[in-house]
Amino acid sequence: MVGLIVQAVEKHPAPEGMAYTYGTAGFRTKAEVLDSVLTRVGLIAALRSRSLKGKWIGVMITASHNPPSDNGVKLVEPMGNMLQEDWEKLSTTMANKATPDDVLEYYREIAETQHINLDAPARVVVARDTRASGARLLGCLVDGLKAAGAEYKDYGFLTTPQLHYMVRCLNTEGQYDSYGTPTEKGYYEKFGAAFKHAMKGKKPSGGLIVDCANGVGGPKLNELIKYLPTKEEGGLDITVINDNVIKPESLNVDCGADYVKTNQRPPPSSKAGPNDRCCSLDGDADRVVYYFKDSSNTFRLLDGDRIATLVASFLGDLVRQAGLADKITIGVVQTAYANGAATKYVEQHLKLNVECTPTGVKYLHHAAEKFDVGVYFEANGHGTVVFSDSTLRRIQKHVPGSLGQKEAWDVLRATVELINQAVGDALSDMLLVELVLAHKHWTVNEWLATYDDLPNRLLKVTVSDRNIFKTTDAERRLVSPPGVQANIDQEVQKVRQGRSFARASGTEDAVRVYAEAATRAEADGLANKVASLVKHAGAV
Ligand code: G16
Repeated sequence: MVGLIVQAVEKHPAPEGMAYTYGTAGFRTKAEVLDSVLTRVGLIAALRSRSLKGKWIGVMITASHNPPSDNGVKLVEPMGNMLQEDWEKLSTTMANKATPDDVLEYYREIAETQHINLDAPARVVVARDTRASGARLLGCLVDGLKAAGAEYKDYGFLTTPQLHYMVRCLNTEGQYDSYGTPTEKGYYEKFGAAFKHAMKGKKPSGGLIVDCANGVGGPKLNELIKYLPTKEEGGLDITVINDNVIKPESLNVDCGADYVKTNQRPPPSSKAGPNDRCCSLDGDADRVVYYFKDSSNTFRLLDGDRIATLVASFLGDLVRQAGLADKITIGVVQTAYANGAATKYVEQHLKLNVECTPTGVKYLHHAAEKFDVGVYFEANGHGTVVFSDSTLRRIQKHVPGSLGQKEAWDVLRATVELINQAVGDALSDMLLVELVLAHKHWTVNEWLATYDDLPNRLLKVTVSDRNIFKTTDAERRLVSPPGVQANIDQEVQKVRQGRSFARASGTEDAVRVYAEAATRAEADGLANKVASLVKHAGAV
């Protein structure tokens, strides 16, 4: 093994002058400087699996919403969760080890400090999105896995949530908590059947146009459709657009969830008419946002906040109607990007608890696990619902007291099956939204009418070193550079219902600025002011 590790690291030397960090969603940067990182991640994945006595660990090669020239890699824990935080730190240190000797020494150090038996089995599943650099990076990863003596399964192209699903299925196979069959067919069958069951003959109103960001979600959605009730059977009428994976350079370009959310407009390629229901996935299909043009041709966004409120209200209704209201509490988890109006709606109208966490699925997921039913969504469309084990048992054991309660209980159980609890999944979330709209007999207009969003603006500011921007209070306040937060506060005071914050992105080399206010002009003005404060502070 020693010789093999040295050989693998020699084959993929680290470029000079690079500093890698396991960020919001793993390592993510220009694909051309990632070879050495992938090989080292192979070693880390093998160690992580060995530390868990040979449980399957996932490795996904993707840069999700980033441009086609970027790529990235993230590790997945046995139940499909994001990598544990102390292993993120180990991964960062390993990625920055330059020479074969340094890598080998650190490999042994991890084994020693984490009490890992290096003869224990190591099992790793890998998949990738459709980026052109994916095949080369897979080769670098496999060199690391082989050198560490790991057994690995390569699933080829998958969406990120499909990889999370495979990991959870493999680790629960044949057990009481078996999650499903660890194949692509198993994934489609599970979610297709749950959707059909939960719909209970309800008819969706109108069709759905799905923009797949020219990413892996396109072919996977086309496959999933084969497992859903057909249009003739009263199923969904789905039109797939931007599913060109033959041209990887078109990935996320003028399309996809991030484009729509950031620019607050549909992809230019969309031919949707007024009131047509549309949604956009991102490059690896782990987020989704809905939108439409209203009768006066105004663009209307139904983002992650809207999905959270829609789903939380639906689950609340089901729990009540099934006779479980006094036994199950629902909570909502958001980030600072949540629109102030959405937070108010959840607290005052739905009367549910809201928690705010820093950006990053791992933080939201963790916070959501504290509730019986935790609905978590980032405004950018990343999210899912998690049910605690005791809640799942309570739901299963429930004895409905009437026919009405039984009907709601049936739908609740099928809805639990439809939700990918391992991680936010654009395809499963999309089916969930369609399910709720069909049950409520709502069009996008009724959904939009639940509350009025405060006008908001999201900007990206390029600075010389984004790492000097440090935050506190779930990223809502800057503690560094000194003085900037006080200036932001002053600008916020000048507008009605103003709120703004700045934070360094964990996936792109930029600082993100968010602002909201009572009117579009005030929100835009505030965002521009704060962006120039950031630009100025970042130029130092
Ligand atoms: C990733 C993370 C998300 C985060 C997004 C943007 O999403 O998984 O939790 O919201 O990056 O993060 P940041 O603002 O730090 O760049 P994705 O879809 O790109 O994997």
